[in-house]
Amino acid sequence: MKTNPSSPSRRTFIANSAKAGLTVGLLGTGISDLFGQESLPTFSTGFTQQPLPYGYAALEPHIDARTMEIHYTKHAAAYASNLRDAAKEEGVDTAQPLEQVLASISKYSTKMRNNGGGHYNHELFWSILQPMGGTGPVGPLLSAIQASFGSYDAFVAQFETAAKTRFGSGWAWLLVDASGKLVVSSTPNQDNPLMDIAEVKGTPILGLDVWEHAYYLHYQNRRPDYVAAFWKVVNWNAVAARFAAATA
Ligand code: MN3
Repeated sequence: MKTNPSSPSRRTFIANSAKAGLTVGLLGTGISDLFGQESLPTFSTGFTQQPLPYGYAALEPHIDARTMEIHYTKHAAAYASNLRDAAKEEGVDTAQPLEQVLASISKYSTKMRNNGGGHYNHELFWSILQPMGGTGPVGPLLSAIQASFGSYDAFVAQFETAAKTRFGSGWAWLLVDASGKLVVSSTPNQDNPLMDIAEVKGTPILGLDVWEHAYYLHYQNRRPDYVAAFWKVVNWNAVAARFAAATA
């Protein structure tokens, strides 16, 4: 489905993102600079929860409205709120990109690690989902997936295994490592590949929340069904924009 450029939700999202000092490329269109050239979008996360770029019911039936509402307004909102508390307690400048704090998270408290990761991970998660997604990657991102994993199907299998076998709560990731290669990993709790304590480090471009709060109301214990449904709502344009920014 093409996103309507004049839809209120998109306008509001972009306006709010601009207010927060973010440059987002959710549509993968890039931002024209003063000279009329296309420059790559950059991704920078602040310390405040951004508006959800679609309604709670938008991802039905794959992710149900009640789960989305509780997930966004309770779980994710709490991470953002607790992150700001931690920043205050630890004298952290909230004008800096959150990514900078995550890169040296070993120097901060467990509260900062859990809530800084929790806030970052959810902001990324909302941004790579969309109704009627799942058309699959194209262009340079597809080529890179094929180069790194052999095929798109092989990537999907590896990612699903990471998501399904993460014991307890955590995330599955597709990330760009330091050499520019695409890699699949998973992290426990609210850790992520940006953190200096991560086993596999890099820039995440796609993430899947496999905490039970992300799926239990609709799927109960059937995490594999939730993981399979995820592909139906992936915003591959958003993933491609993050890939382009990470490899620029
Ligand atoms: Mn969650």
